Amino acid sequence: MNVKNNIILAMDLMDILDSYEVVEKIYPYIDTLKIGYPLTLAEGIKSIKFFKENFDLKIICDYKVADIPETNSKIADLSFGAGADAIISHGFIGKDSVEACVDIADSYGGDVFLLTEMSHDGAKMFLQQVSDDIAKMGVEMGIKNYVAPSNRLDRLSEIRNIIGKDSFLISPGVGTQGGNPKDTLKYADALIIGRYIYEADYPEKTITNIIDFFDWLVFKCFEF
Ligand code: NUP
Repeated sequence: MNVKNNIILAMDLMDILDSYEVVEKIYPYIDTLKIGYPLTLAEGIKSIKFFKENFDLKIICDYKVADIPETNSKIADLSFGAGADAIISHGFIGKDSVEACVDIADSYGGDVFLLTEMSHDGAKMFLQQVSDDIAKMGVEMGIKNYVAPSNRLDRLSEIRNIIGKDSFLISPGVGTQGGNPKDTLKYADALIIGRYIYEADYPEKTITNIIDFFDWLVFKCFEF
């Protein structure tokens, strides 16, 4: 997946028109939107179609799918059927349940992102201990797209090592959760940013500041 300006907007506002307003402001700078349970449960799965019809955006459904294979197939089918381009599946559920998402994604020409480790503190209790194994399982299954946290760079870097440089890694936790765009992009292909942008007084200014900073970095790299 190509992500414009390496930024995926996580839209967790729970009102479709509020969401529309933010997306409209920053639409020149993004081409990929992630929606999850907050917006979908508040406004319905038609939210996917709403954004597809009003903007030319790729939609990643962050439903952290984590059920038995038969139920995962239904969730994936509903998501892709509604217009999703990709779905995020938990990895701890094991190969058969992830495979169910992959099979449905393949039938639609869509993608599955495998969630390896999460960015919140509680992830250290259980998930962190198995996240390397989850990433290894993904590699064995031939999965090309992964999610890992930006606010734990040692873990992000380790997961990048496991999945290899050709896999596509997206990373949440930037901004409000403490992750830093510049450091994150040493290991990840794209940043997932939510509140830092959609709660900003001037979302377009916030996103252009981040992008200008990337340009400055590229400029500096050429300079030295
Ligand atoms: O480990 C994860 N951490 C995380 O924050 C996996 C996720 N999918 N997310 C999601 O990324 C979270 O549900 C939210 O949609 C987004 C981060 O939002 P924010 O902290 O930038 O507002």
